[in-house]
Amino acid sequence: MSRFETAKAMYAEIGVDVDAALRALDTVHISMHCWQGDDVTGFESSDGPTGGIAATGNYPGKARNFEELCQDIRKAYSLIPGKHRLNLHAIYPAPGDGTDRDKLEPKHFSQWVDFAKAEGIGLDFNPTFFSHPKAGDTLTLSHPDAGIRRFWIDHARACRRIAASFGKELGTPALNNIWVPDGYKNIPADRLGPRLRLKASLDEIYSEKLDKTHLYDSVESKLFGIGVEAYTVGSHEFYMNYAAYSDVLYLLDLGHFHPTESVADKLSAVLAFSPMAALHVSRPIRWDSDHVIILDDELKELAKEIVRTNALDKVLLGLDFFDASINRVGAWVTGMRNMQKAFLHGLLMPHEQYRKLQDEGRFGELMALSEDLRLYPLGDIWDHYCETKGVPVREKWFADVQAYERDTLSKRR
Ligand code: RNT
Ligand code: ZN
Repeated sequence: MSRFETAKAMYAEIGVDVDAALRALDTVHISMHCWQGDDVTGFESSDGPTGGIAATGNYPGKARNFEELCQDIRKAYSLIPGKHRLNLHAIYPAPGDGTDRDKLEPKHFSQWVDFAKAEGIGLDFNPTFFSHPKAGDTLTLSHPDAGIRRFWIDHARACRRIAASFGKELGTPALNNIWVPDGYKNIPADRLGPRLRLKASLDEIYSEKLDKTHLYDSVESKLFGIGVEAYTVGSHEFYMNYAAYSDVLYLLDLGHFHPTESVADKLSAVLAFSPMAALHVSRPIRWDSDHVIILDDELKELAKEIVRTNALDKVLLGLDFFDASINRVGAWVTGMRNMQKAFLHGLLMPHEQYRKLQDEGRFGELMALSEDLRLYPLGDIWDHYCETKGVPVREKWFADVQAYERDTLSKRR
């Protein structure tokens, strides 16, 4: 018997259907974020991001334009099993013609649509409320100046139309996610005013009714950013309430809470009230550091939670990390494959049996069984999945990344 067959028999003994798990894994289309490819630089200028976020490191070979970014994304996709979505930001227009963000149109992203069609994938989108002179004081949709608010409202409206055009062209709804960096470094004199302005701006943005079959909308909360430590306008409570009051989805980023809080635990609280939720999967170390996601307990718990709440088709899942200190293609592949491994881990569990043990109060048994499950041969199932998808098994994909670095990335200077 092959390692896969042996492992499959072990899982069958505890009532887990491996084939069904692999079929379910096939339905997981993760939105890979374009911004890991160039440290959130974009095509407007060559400076790094502002707005309280930061990519640290200076690993050589980052993508400098649309062609290079596509080349790197294609390389990453070739090493990840299955088909996955691509998440764009408004600072990546292609073709770009210098149009300012409030006037962007679908035509400014037509090359991405062609790319997505060629790859057979869907696109998601994000207005960019940072790295711009009008966001210089870390205030956008909540700015006290109505003219600045107007610019950013128009930007968000333009982006919703662009995202809807992606959804229509590609036949799969695009998520348009709003995250604004707005906040204050020092204790504010007025906390309510900025929040009311943000609310009014959002109301205006979402007042335009666009076809829901092409577009999902979400709002992303945050705890704090660098330079805006004392107060964040779009906090957790603000956006959770906004999502409840409107029909916009709530997006939780794993790096946007206190370090001991668990997004895995929050998800069911959102799904109890909303048909869908959105996630930015990231890995904060001590702060919202946006490290590449690893297969740690946090990630496993999150994927497990999505599986056992039957929410694989209710959670719009995007990754959000940017590590500039390592090969960027390798960062994507590591993160994407880890997200998939976490789902496989969550799918290879006898959830019904565990639920019953909980309901019957048999907690010692639940602990014993689930602790021993930790050492089950997940890797043998994962290797088999990679083989059937025609991508390198285990760490063998990294040799491809090294060859790509030698032949392509190292020539970028
Ligand atoms: C920032 C947010 C936001 C960004 C991206 C680039 O803290 O997580 O989602 O990371 O939009
Ligand atoms: Zn995020």
